[in-house]
Amino acid sequence: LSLQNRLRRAIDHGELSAHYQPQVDLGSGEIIGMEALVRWNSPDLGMVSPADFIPVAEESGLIDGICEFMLDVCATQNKEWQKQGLMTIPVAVNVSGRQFQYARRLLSACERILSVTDLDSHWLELELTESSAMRDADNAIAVVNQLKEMGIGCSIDDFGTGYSSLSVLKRFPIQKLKIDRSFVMDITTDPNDAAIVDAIVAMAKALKLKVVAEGVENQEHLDFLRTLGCDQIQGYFFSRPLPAEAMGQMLSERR
Ligand code: G
Ligand code: G
Ligand code: MN
Ligand code: NA
Repeated sequence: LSLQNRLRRAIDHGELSAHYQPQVDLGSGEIIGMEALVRWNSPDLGMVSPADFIPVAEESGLIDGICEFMLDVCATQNKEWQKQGLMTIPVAVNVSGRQFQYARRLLSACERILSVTDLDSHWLELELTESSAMRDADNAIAVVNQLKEMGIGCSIDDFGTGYSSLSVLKRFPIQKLKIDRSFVMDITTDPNDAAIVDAIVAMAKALKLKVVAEGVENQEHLDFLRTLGCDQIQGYFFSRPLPAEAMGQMLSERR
């Protein structure tokens, strides 16, 4: 069986789930958001990394179903946490460039899921990679605007790995830049990485965007990012991506 056929079956057989990785504000120390990451536990292959199956899903068109599954699960879960009286924070779902290219389906899925779950739209966010955003920027800007009208905010993910024109970036009505973890990894030892992160933080501030550093793995990373004026962090140092139950537990402890 090909990976594609296995994946097709996985969606129908409930082998996919969402894990949640918290994002922390460096000023307050509070959890201010979470990123949802798809997980596939295959009965014959075991855990399959999204790095391996997302490209297959994009090529085959299965990505639309996976995204709709994630939106559905995340919105339902967030609403459920709210009903339990837990701290309420937005959940961000990753979307791929292809979904922005043919955005009607994405927009109607968002609308349907918000309506079905009765989740207020500002608790749902989307992450679009820098390279996808810049590939057809005019279209992506139009889609981000439509999402914004629905109350759904967008972040630019993996920032620094694509080729942003600053004049184009400033036209995106986004709230947040997420600095790719490849720059954070060696930030304390590689002066070039430190300079790049410094420049991204300064640029984000100039554009009045929040900036999140990804892949923060230790106290040294955190301290260094703080001195550069970075707003928020995400990474193993604070928490790995967690299954829903563990994320709910973390939210309940912070209520
Ligand atoms: O969680 P992990 O490090 O294994 O994710 C690997 C890659 O897969 C990351 O680039 C991440 O953005 C991507 N990814 C994880 N979950 C999703 C998802 O639900 N949709 C899309 N399009 N990409 C995802
Ligand atoms: O491309 P995107 O930023 O959406 O992917 C996030 C990916 O990074 C996920 O696969 C997630 O599991 C992974 N990740 C999250 N925190 C860390 C970290 O601190 N270190 C490393 N190496 N990977 C991380
Ligand atoms: Mn992401
Ligand atoms: Na990223």
